[in-house]
Amino acid sequence: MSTTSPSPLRVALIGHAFMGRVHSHAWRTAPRFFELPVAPELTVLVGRDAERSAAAARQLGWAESATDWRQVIARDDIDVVDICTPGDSHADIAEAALRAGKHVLVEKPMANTVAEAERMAVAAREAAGRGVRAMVGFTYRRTPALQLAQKLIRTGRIGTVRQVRAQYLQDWLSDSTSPLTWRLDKNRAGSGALGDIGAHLIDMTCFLTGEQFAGVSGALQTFVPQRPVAEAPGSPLGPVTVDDAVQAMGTLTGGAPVVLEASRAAWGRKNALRIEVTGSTGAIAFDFEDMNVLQVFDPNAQTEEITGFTRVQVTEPTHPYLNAWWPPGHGLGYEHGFTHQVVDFVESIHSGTQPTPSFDDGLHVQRVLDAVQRSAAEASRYTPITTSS
Ligand code: SOE
Repeated sequence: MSTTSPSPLRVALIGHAFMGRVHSHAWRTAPRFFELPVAPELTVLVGRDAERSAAAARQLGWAESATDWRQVIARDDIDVVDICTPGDSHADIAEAALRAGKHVLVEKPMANTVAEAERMAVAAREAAGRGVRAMVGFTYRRTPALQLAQKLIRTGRIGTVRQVRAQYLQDWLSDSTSPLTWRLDKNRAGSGALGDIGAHLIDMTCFLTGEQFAGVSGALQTFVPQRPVAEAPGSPLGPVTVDDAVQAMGTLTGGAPVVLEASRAAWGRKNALRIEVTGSTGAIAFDFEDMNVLQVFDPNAQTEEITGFTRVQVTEPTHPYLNAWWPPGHGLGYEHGFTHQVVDFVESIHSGTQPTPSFDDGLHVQRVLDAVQRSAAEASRYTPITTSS
């Protein structure tokens, strides 16, 4: 145990809805369970409405609240800016914060357009030269079972990657009367299921395989084009301007085909991020609805009777991050990925190394999202089946 106390790392969080809440939890929890080289301080929470921001700061444990992110970024007593706002403000906040010398963690997708993501990546590269770090919150990378999957794939346990199939299914938009939110507004969110949850599949494919996408085609659907503007009965309807679901087919730089599907209208599926990577000598499969388990297929471990995937319980102290948590076998949840993200981010800041996923990684995801959207808008990508004999 070191006797000197770690120096403070003063954090400003922008946004206090779903992501702001889970990031707050992570900033508070990380130093309580992991021995960190710095001491995160929840210095200021920023939101648009003064009263609601003050209430959120009290509830989530922030020392103070504010309404103007520009003023907060200009403060000398802030080291980190954590961006949990809708995508339309990511580029402006991230760029300003990096230029002001603040380390930046930004929620995914990194931006709403490739142009914005390019600006952000340029700002991050410049900032890196001054020792300022930038990372994108593709949190699922920090799920212990997926860290183990990456290790197995990258160390050759399944041979050469032949195929990737990935799905992210939720059902909170299955009901046509579910009201509009900013996540259904293209101007604020950039896209729908594609950017909100499909982006995770793109990042996860790159993370597991160590490759990038070489090309992609896709299709988008909006099943419910209008929804109530508010939860109240009899509420007027407003337009949905993003996709409810997406399907995409792509190829990785190494040549392996990838099939992706994301939907926020898949009845019965709550947070089913599934990914299966098939290699030349084995396969791995994962489903976030059973997040403490990794399925591994090893052809050499098969007998005449004991066949199929092995269910690996990723809950032991030898597994990534698990040593900091509960006794063996007790399992983790959704929020732990965000805590691990804080741990990795602050360790990179302290050691002066580039955290991953970097803004360049986020830019690649943005280019794939954009390519899917462009492909979906082009009728020529589609080959109709003729019915004449
Ligand atoms: C955060 O990582 C996130 O992608 C959210 O933004 C999604 O809406 C959520 O459903 C999955 O996690």
